[in-house]
Amino acid sequence: MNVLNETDPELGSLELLQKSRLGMDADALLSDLSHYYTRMLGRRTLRTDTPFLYQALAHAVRDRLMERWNDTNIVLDRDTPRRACYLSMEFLMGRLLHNALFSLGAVDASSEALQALGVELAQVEELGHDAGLGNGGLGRLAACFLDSCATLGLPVVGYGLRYHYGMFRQRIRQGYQVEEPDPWLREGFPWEIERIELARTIRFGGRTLTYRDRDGSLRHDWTDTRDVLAVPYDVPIPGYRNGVVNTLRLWSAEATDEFDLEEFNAGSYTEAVESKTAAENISMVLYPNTATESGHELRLRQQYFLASASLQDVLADWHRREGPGLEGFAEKNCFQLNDTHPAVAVAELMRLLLDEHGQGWDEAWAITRATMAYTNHTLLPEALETWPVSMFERLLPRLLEIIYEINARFLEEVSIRWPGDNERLARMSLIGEEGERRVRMAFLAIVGSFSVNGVAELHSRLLREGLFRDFAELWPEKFNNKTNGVTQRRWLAACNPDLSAVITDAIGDGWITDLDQLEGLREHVDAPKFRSAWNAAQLASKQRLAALVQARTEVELDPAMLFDVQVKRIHEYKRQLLNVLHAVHLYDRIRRGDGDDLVPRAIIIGGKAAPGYAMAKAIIKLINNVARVINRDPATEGKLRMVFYPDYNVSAMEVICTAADLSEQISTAGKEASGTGNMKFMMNGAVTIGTLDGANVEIREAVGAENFFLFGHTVEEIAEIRPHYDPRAIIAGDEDFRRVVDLLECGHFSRLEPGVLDGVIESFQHPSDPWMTAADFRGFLDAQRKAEEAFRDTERWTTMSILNTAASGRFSTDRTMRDYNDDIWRLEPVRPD
Ligand code: 26Q
Repeated sequence: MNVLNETDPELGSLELLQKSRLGMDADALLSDLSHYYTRMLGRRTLRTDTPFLYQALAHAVRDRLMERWNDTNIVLDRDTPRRACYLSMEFLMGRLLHNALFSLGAVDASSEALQALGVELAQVEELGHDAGLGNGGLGRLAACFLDSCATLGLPVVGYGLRYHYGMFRQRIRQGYQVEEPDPWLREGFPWEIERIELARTIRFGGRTLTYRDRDGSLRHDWTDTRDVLAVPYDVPIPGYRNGVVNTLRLWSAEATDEFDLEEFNAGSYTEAVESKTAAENISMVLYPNTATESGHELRLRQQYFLASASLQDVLADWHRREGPGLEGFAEKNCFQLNDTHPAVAVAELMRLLLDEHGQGWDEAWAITRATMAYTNHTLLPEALETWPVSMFERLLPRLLEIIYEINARFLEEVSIRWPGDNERLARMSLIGEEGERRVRMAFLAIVGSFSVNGVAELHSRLLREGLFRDFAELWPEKFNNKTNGVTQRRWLAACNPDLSAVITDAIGDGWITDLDQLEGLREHVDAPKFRSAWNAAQLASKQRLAALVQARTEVELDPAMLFDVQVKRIHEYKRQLLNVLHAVHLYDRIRRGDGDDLVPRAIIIGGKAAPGYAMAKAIIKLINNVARVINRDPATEGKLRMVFYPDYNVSAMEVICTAADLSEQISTAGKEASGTGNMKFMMNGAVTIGTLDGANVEIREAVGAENFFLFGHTVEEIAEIRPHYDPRAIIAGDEDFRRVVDLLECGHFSRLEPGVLDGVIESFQHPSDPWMTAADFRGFLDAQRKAEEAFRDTERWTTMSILNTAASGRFSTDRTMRDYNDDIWRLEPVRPD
């Protein structure tokens, strides 16, 4: 099945091959860099308009990572500790060069090396592409997890897909979003190594045969399949200055030789080529996160491809070390499912254990349930993944059989606990019977795992009380919370060197690996020198963002303005629309001569809409139109600016999160599972204006109500109002709101494009508006007024800003990973020799 022989004729230890460590000083780096530049890349002249300097430096740095990577793997091989696999369809890594240098402690040395060539490190870093293998929060969370695990020395392997095209690039043309492909691999990706010797075969289609073997046991064969090869590419994940380098293994789809040959022999060369293309399509493109894009067969193929390749990889590795048996496998392995996207792994592990490792059902089920753990990231019922039974049957017939069997045994258990409760059986079945029969992936994940977690306290409570209530009643002990975090290495230390220096001057640099130490800033909150250094760092960040905004949008921002920022995926529940209504209100106040006491403000909005999500795209158009009118009106000069930041991504956030004064976290209560941008802003000293949603609740608790601008209805209030929600009455009863709606409806923001904004303008006025934007309009305006008052009082704002950073320690993924490890993974940290 494998490309190379499974018997693994290892020749012995690597020690023979190892030389002493490569130097970390500027000279050593410069000499390796020029080696790669001239001898590997074959370039003679120095330039910064080509990617070669970046590639040469990346290779020099990679060599240093490789030494530590090998050392880590030698220890893992020798000690075979328990390990966890993080299965995720998304890893939104962003740029890797700076992170590698930072982890190795080689930022200064490489700056110096490049300066000898007359080049700035930042210039070279700009040449690297974002690895955009994710949509947003869920994908970036996976990347932060990997960073924290490596830094904590936890043996965690990331398993994902090596998409040829990552998240699309967003261009704005006439106010509309235009998507362009992201060929991030085109100039080569120097951080991966192909491991062709570990390729696995993945099967699709065909049919199943059932027979009795010689012992009379029932056996299953899955035959006549169309096979695809899964080839792994490994990416090093360095820990922070600890010698650990973990692995992110990304699978790429290739046609198998057998497959091609079969068609070729049948005499159809072109069909052989077509089927090669079909095979390689599997890892071609990242799917956007939208209901309208779901249900595509290719997406299910991707999910199974990831699950099967990763599980086969773990099992093969197990057998390589431990021989043919599986005793002890569950004690040494754990699979964390990042949402339901890889949940087919539950059924696939069963298949592998039953059909390929000769286990009985009970043994196999015990292993599966002892190794799988599931994280949920959404409360939106429409986002819960289901797949048509018919599609499963066509694509993965053997897996459907197994799912049916899991379901039969599970429903038996339910009916013993609640005899005669047929409604409950229908509610809990892994197969939904409303309309077309569908496999409910979240239920498969819950039934097949020993742990189910949400990503913030509120979210986990709502899962237990709502979406997964029946399951929480059956298995209360399975359900737990793991509040999200972000890695402070990328999201404070590396991206905000000015503020980091101010912090480190005050409390030392221990916070880089122990973020709770930021509490120590409280002691300095009244020290004038510290405060002015804090403000100087914030101002520098705002200048940097202003320059970037000017370069990207030609809008000029005054760094003295209140930077009011909302960046995240565009979605109705996140309510960018509410932000726009406030912008229009401020504009209206200026126009009616009531703007003289306004604090000058720059409203910055950024984010991508899923290509098939028409309303989200209309919101982008609205933002751009409103921004254009505001910025062109002489009356707003020095008072109000509004920009839509195009192509918002990880690298953009590294600048943006350092420069925000006000962080907009304004989702409808009960809709945002956690949010993680909120944490990045807080860590960098922004103050939040937000609803009681997701992790905002915990952010407010941590920083204190007086340092957070709260508004909006709670989850319970929203539920109460909904049945008699009447947005038109709310608008009619609120003079400010009425004026805003009048301005929108009279076509003021769509002068030459009549009607283009009608859909969005109507959406929030409809009684069935699920996001209840109008209900929170007045509360939002009031909270914005309070924020403005606080900002006007510079001293007060400085205190709030410092206290936000000081209270952000809990929102480090180091804490999140400790929580996962204490309650779910139970891994021992490794220390390379
Ligand atoms: C589903 C079906 C078909 C195609 C794509 C998808 C799909 C892909 C990605 C559905 C959802 C996603 C991503 C979801 C996501 O990013 N959720 C966010 O996760 C964060 C980390 O836990 C939370 O902080 C956010 O609140 C949550 O919205």
